[in-house]
Amino acid sequence: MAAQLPVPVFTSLDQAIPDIQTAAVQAVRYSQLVEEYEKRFGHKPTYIARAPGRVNLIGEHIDYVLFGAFPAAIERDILIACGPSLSSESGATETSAPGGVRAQNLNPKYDPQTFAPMLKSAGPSAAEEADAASAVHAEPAWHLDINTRELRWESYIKAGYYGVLSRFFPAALAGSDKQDHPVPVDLLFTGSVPSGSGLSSSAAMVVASTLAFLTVNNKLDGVTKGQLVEMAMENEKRVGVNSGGLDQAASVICTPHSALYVTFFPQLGAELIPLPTPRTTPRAVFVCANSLVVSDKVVSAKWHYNLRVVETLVGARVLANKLGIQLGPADRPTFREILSRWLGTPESELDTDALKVGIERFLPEVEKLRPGHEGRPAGEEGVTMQEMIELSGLSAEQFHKVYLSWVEVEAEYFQLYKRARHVFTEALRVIEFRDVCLRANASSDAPPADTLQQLGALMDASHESCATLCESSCPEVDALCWLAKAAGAYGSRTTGAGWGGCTVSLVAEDRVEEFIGKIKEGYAPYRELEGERLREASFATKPSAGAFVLKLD
Ligand code: NG1
Ligand code: MG
Repeated sequence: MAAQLPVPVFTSLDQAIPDIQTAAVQAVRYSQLVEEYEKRFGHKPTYIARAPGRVNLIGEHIDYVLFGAFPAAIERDILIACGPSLSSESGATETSAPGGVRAQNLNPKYDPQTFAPMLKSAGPSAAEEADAASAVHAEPAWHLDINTRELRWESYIKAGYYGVLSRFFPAALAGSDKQDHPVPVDLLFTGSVPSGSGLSSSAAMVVASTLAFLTVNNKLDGVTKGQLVEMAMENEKRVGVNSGGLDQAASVICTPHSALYVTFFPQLGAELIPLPTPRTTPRAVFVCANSLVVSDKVVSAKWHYNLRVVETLVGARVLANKLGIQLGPADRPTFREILSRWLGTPESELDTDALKVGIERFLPEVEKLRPGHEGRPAGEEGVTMQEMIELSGLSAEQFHKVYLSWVEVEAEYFQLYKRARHVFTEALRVIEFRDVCLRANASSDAPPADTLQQLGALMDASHESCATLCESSCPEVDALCWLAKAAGAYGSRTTGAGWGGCTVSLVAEDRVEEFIGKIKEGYAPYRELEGERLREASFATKPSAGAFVLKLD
């Protein structure tokens, strides 16, 4: 197996560029997975689906308000060996529909799972009913129980499966036409993306699982990368976090050597931007450092992630009111859409340069959201639920319906101004980061001498905004960024959702070892780490290939 690594099949994902080299280096890992699969399931897998994690270089907490971000895929990934099950046991019970799944993980921490879509007559569970409220598709004849109350590894598999079932087998499961039933599937997972670290192990799981189910069911043909991103975005929401699409886009679309300027409005857009490779030394790389504070995003969503989603949506309505932009009572526009309405420029004419100028012009308007509660003690700025409802101009009932009925959030004070200020300044920094890369790439000989300093400064400013305005950092992550700067990084910031997880720092390539050494000395949780455990926690990474499927015969 290792010697003759199978040829990648990408037939259906347009423009997919396999990084054969990466695959070849990984051959041993792939063949071990295949051997273990055979041992466990008693037959060979037919495919391996692979999806990478990502590091977001800049553009945090703005994808769900539809502003662009700038991620790159990392080499760490999720692999799933998959194939049709030859066993009759596959998840099937008396009340289950066809298409049972047996899923196992090489990491013994994750229990083996057996599940199947259940026919509706069996009655949906409480979790499933809660999920149905936010379901995107019309009610199917079956349901698949996804636990949105606690973090479970199989939820991400089910999320991928749910999307494939609802798109390709909506009614078939209940009907008699056996031709169009999903096949029972056996899956074996292995992963190298640390979970809860802001490197998007979740999106890698969902993308890989979506790909695995599509492939085994023969439905990958004709699916484009854009469609796969949209499916994975939709699917991951089923786990209970109202995320944007930057992770899934990075995991699917990225190519080696490039970062991705990904935009979400008026539709998904992707521009692969090679990172500047100075023809002068020093070259620079991105170093991820895990704070080892695990952020359990599903459980904390109501105070953290989903709360940011609601604060920014309400902020957009309140700002629209202040700017005289008319909204219907049921409308729920994002900041990006409000900007568009205010500028009045047709989207077709709003290229990235025009968008940048538009954001700069709009920034003073954001000040209109500053709360006027001077009497409130420091740390208690922001608005109460009651004040927020009044500012929205909606009745309490309508407000609840539009902004709260689909999500659970908890806060004493809601920070509309701070979040808005973060969103618009961060959106601008993303475009500036892109511009610095493009300028450096365009220069015929050496790029401007201060290219890396400019990129670093934007990363630092992004971290400051995440820490003070978005409030998505934490003391350990702040400490790591500070240490990174002291250790000579051009720039350093929290990456991903935050509240723990990883930092990303831009570091001269020839100083990486020294840099990691200094972080180890300075960051107490690293002092005991040696060898592989230290390499797990802090590592240099270069932009890698997006998701792919390998055919195994
Ligand atoms: P993480 O938690 O790093 O996967 C999350 C969101 C992104 C984005 C970032 C913050 C998910 C799946 N992803 O990333 O869409 O909003 O936070 O920029 O929740
Ligand atoms: Mg995630």
